[in-house]
Amino acid sequence: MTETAAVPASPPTIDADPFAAEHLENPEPLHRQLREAGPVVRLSRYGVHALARHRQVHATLVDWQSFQSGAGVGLADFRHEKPWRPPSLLLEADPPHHDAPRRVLREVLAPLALRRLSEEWQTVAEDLVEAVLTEQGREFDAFDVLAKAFPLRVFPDAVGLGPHGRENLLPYGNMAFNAFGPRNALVEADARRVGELSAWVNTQCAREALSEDGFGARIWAAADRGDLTPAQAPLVVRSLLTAGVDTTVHGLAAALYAFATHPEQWQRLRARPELARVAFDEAVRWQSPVQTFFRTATTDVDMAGTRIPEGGKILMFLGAANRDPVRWSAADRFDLTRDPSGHVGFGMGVHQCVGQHVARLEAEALLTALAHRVERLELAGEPRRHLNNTLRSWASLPVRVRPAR
Ligand code: OVM
Repeated sequence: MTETAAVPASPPTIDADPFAAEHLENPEPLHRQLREAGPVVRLSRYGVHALARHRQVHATLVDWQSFQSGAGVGLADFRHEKPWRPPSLLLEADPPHHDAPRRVLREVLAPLALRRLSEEWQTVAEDLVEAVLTEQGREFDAFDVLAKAFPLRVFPDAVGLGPHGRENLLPYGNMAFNAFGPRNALVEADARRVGELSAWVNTQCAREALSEDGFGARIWAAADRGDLTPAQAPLVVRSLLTAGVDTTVHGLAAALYAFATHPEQWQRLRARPELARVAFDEAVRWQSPVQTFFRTATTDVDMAGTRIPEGGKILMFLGAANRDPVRWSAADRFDLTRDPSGHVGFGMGVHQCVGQHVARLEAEALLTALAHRVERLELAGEPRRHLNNTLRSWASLPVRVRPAR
């Protein structure tokens, strides 16, 4: 008998378009199909390989040597296509270029650096919840008045943005997250605002546009110390403005949706508000606000019996991995008693979300304030999704509450 190494065979092929409205609206059926089809599948529509199981998504995220980000983490291959904006120094870069920007931003957004914000954000959250209950009564759109309102109240100030044009932040992020997908109708719809929104964002990244005590100023201080070049600093600020708003808005919406549809979990949080952080991570696992990212193979890579060719794009379904029944028991259940650590909703490895402590602090402030003031939380109508090529996002989340006495 001769032992033969597994010969790479062609993987199962699926012709569904994961960026079609039907799948963006309700991704779980396609995710199940992809996970069950095999560890690696071929998406004929886009000529890419795709991963939907936790094991392969995780393995790909942590292997930056074989799976680069520098060719873009969307469908577009930056080696052959001109990116829609200068590439991000964090997201769309690999070591060693990635190292200095990453180190600077990690320090600016480290838990210790956020401590001074914690009390203030708690107060803002308490005031916001109080104002919503007073002004809106018992029924309101929790997406508008909480999930959108809270990050927009605290994050731009923390960065040090000026007062004007903040309404551009969400549309800019929406555009950036659409741009990771194919050039479909969602990207077309953004096209007429690219110039205007990019110009506004780029202007805000200048040292002069930023207050002296925010994240932005700290990034510029790193340039003064020589930890970044003066040309890098504005692009690092741009990463905050691109990745820091829509993600937390839709992540908070995911958490509110989870609680509005799981009353027993709301009672659990009410009884133990210190669960707010783990609840947010569980909501990130359960909904995966960032659904997908791509990598590009730096060399021929054999994965679970499939050869991924050098230069090939690989689509990682973070949302599918986060509900892989092999990794998670009762994966579809939103459950505060589980340990959600190991989810890939913030990614994994050298690119794992550098802003995750900021997101958790925002979530902790808002959920804790709500847990103290709201006895019952339920849906008051059909939630509506907003479609985006990458973000699992929301248009409205009508809720009914009963305030605590
Ligand atoms: C960036 C960035 C980082 C993470 C996500 C993202 C648009 C962007 O560095 O600009 O999504």
